[in-house]
Amino acid sequence: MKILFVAGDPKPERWTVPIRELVPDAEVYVWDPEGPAVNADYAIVWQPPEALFEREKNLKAVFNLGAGIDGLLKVPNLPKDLTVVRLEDAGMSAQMAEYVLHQLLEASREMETYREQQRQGVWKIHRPIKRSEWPIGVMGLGHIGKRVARTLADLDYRVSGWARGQHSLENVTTYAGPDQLGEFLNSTRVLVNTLPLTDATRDIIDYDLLSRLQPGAVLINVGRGEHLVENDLLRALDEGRLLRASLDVFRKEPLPAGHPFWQRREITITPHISARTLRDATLEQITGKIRDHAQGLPVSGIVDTSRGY
Ligand code: OXD
Repeated sequence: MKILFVAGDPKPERWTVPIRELVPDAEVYVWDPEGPAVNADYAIVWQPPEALFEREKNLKAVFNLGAGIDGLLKVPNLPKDLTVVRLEDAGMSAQMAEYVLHQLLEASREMETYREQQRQGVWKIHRPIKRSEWPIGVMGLGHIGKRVARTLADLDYRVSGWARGQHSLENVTTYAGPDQLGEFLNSTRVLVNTLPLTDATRDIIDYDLLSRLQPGAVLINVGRGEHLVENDLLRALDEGRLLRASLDVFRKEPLPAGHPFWQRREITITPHISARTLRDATLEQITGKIRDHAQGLPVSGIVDTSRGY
């Protein structure tokens, strides 16, 4: 069996050495933009070039090195009938839940105020948090969204969730589809975006949506930068409709120098680190699936490419 690694990592051996250990009978190749076809059976990819599908005509499946497959679906010559498998969790949902909790606490527990007090040597206690004042709404109820919602609900926050289809989650009020989006937004103060990026969700976080959140709203975006209309976010902040935003993903990454977001006190910027791909867990999962697929066994995480996730 031949496995081709196509992920633009400057040190691909960090991946290929363990792949060889995990699948000893495989020949493992690193993508060479100038090289010949290797006739790979499987490709492990992150935002691969078009040339991959021009050259490699024997692929039985591609395995995406992340949960979001928008970067792969963007490749115009991705064969329609090729099996695409995305990463399922592999340590990401716990990281995401941690990140969202941290950003939530920054707002709900007034952490910046206490940091400022420390700088000034001030000992002053503010009133305790009332959880009822911080209702949370999680957009997207995939693996990650569910973990985030469950984590916050376990801490007794009021949590609701919204997704395209119906979901049921203990202690989380769920809403489905465009018809129930308004009700979901009205019940939300802290909006957490974990949606996949599809044509239906691109630009979904616009001025209109932000205006429908409860007063003093907070946005935590761990989905994709293209979900957010950037100027609409600035307008909502300027008008005081939004208190703060924590952004881990951007339309253009790295976020360009001089971008207005850098200067805004109310925006917390992190460089797409809310959930890192953990190499060991990722490779264990992907190589396990490659072995199963090669033996004709079913694998989970196959993407419906027409739906986009
Ligand atoms: C992912 C990501 O989709 O890291 O997994 O953005």
